[in-house]
Amino acid sequence: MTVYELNLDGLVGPTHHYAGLAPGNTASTTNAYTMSNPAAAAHQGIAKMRLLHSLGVKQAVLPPHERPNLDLLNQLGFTGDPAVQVKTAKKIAPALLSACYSASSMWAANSATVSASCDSHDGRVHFTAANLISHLHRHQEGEFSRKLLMYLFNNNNYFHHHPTLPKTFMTSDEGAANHSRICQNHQSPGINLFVYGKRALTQNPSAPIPLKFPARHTLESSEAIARSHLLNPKHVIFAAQNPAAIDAGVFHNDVIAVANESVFLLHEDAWVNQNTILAELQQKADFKVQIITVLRKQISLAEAVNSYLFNSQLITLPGTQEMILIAPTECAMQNKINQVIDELIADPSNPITKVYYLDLKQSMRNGGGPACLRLRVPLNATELAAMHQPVLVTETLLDILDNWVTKHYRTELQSSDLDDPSLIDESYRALDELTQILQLGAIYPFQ
Ligand code: SUG
Repeated sequence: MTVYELNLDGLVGPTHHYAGLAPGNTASTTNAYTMSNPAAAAHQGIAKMRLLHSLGVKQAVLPPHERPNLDLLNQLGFTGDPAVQVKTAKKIAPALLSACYSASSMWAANSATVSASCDSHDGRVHFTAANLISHLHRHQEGEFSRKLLMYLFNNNNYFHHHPTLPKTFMTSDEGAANHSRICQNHQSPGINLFVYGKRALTQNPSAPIPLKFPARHTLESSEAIARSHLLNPKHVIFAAQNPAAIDAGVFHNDVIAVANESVFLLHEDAWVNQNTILAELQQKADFKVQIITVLRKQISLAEAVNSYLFNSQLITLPGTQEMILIAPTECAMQNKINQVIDELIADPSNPITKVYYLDLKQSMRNGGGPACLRLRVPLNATELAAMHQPVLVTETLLDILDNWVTKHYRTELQSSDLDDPSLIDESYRALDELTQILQLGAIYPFQ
């Protein structure tokens, strides 16, 4: 049966702003406290969905989470009337207020890890929403991501939803941004490659560790997911992120590597013992894996992080053998990166034939490129038909969403505005209307 790769994109929420909440993500720290444009951010994300839809790729939309998260403010000791909560938090702990307002659920690649039914022993699609415990503003996503995914993929015959992993340092999980499925084509069983930043239990004391920035994701979390998703251990690989890459700002593997079907595009400095891992990948795969390694003499780690080349989406054009790259415009503006992309496209030995450059600046300024904004969900035709259909993108839905954004979103927002009580109502009103557009029922706690 045909298997589609559904791209489930996080819709940018109305409170998108820059607050420097993610140390180790250089874009987040560099752009902290600058002015954001939530409306432009959401339109840019919708434009990306529109492009993929127009190319015939299956595309769906994942709604934003409820922000501000007044329950989290309560938990942090800011109680009372919502207007008082936000005013007090702004005075005493503005960073905590930013966390409660963060629109970070837009980066759907961190929302969950998903396994294809043809990779799992029980023939179902498995989901584990990521606990994202490494940051306060992200940890609040875990349970609601799980609830949303259960709503969208609500059929036990086809879908199995696991609880988020225990919310501890040992099982720190950042989701699909650290997972790649390599397969001959979407319908054939794949090799599941999990990339981790640290071992929580069995770290060799003499092994190098990042010195500047934190490693987020543990080996123990990836191992737990591979077990509970019933993946065949013979088709699973675990690789460690290169600590030097983490220190250069590679906070997730999808900042330095991208796979699609049998093609793997990555930087030479992505992992520890990279050649051994790539040899294991080729040996475990019963098909030819086409590995395209970009050398540090072509692009340095810093240039890879600044351009987000490897955070491009690599997509098979439906009905063809061709692949296209959806890259951020930042790549087009840097000669060296441009040159690498031009060479990739000109090289007939790989299936990449075209690049589309997209303006995703609003998200990029917080360290989120094209690949961060989407969760890949491999689904056969029956599974696709069994999911919640109103989130599947059509031109009409995208038009409705663009109008909805224009109606509800501000065009300017900065962290110093977050004590404005009217922003609470604006945000909830927008989300309330969205649940009608996407036929989600009263999914938000405020409803
Ligand atoms: O977790 N940025 C996100 C970016 C996530 C990108 N996702 C992938 N690589 N898949 C993060 O670092 C910044 C929020 C702020 O500073 O306001 C932030 O959370």
